[in-house]
Amino acid sequence: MRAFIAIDLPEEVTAPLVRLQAGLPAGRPVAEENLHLTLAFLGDQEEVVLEGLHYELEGIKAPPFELCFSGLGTFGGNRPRILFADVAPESALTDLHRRVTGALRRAGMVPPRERFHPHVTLGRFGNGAAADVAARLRGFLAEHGDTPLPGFAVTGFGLYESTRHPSGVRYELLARYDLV
Ligand code: 2AM
Repeated sequence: MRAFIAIDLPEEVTAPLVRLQAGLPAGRPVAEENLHLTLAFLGDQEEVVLEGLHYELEGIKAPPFELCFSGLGTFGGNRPRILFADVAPESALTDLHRRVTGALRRAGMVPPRERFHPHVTLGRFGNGAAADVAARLRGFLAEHGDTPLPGFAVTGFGLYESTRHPSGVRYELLARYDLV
């Protein structure tokens, strides 16, 4: 199954993110219930491997912490295709990410190689009209780049399964791990 590890967001955060999405140029906004901060994308994994990972994730001991947004950003260079809300890389967050990476290794998995850039994806845009989308995104960022978004408390994280449906992608929580 296709799986990932993420921090879910409280309604106080998703509501203003959805208001921001309403101003997006044409594209595919991420559905409110799917907004999350990815800690690690795992790709397709055997159930038995995920069971081993679950055991390791249960063993993570870390305290709850606060996060805040630091603006908006895009992935995709001059032809941006992904708009995200940037999350400040607090040390408690990078520490949790490091612990999750350790759990992945102990479960025999290869952690993602890319540098961890904490963010919440807000929308995706097609390749076809990249230049147009880029211009419109730049306008959107100029207008909303410093939009204040509320900070939020992180009290846990989850292991999720991602499935594709005709209506779009759906994320199902497989297990939640509390920070205490
Ligand atoms: P992102 O939106 O936070 O960047 C669940 O599929 C999540 O895993 C996605 O929302 C995306 O996180 C991340 N993801 C999906 N496919 C990926 C891929 N091929 N490489 C890296 N991350 C991916």
